[in-house]
Amino acid sequence: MFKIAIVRKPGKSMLKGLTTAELGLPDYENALVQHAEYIKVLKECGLEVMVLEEDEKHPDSTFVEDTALLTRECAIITNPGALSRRGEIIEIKNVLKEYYSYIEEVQEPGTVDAGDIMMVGSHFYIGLSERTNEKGAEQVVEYLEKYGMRGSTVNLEEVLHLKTGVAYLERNNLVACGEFISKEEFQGFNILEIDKDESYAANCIWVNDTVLIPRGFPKAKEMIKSEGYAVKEVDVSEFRKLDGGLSCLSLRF
Ligand code: CIR
Repeated sequence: MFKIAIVRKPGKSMLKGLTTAELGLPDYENALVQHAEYIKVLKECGLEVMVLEEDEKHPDSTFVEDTALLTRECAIITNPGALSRRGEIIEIKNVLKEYYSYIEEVQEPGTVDAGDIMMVGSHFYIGLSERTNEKGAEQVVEYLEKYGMRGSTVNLEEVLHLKTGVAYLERNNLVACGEFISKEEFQGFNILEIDKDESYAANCIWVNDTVLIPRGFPKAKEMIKSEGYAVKEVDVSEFRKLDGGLSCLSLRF
């Protein structure tokens, strides 16, 4: 069960955030409304939410998930793959000192975005992507092993981050779309397949037995519901314009 979530309000500079989405510029006022709704829903799921102030120097800083991997034993601060995001880790590290006695850090030439890391109990799947390289993944695996956990890598071909296309919902259930449906390493899971036309819904999150999914994906919603989960929809359309989604907007632990 998760107890705490850390989020960061988007700043106006989000309009200059990195993107490949071709969905137009985000509407800042609407992004603030959607972000406030996201916080409300996390609270409804029983989490205490720590809200960090906007950081205008870093346009993508609302996507806090990428800056750290939080495990039961330790926090691992990443070294984000995009240069414009490197500075985001400084404040996150200070914040995490309040919660973690053991903090490790990914070092150059390793790069890691934690959006590439999916937790399944004490095993962590690490996507090798444009943002996460082998050297970074090796360091993460070493740190995990130091604290009695494990990690393994998954090659990505189509999507930005591992969790853009796959989400673990506990009870051996794995939501997956595209390239992940047939990946060898995921065949032991009960795969809940997301149709191509709803692929954005694969970035959903399990929060204490409720599953948060993006608004507007009815087939995905019904499928997850039929597996016995309570499902809550959250509109994150402004963040989608920056390749972001539900998981990227918080660190949950
Ligand atoms: C970026 O390109 O870094 C941001 N615009 C989006 C990050 C999304 N994060 C995630 O999927 N974990």
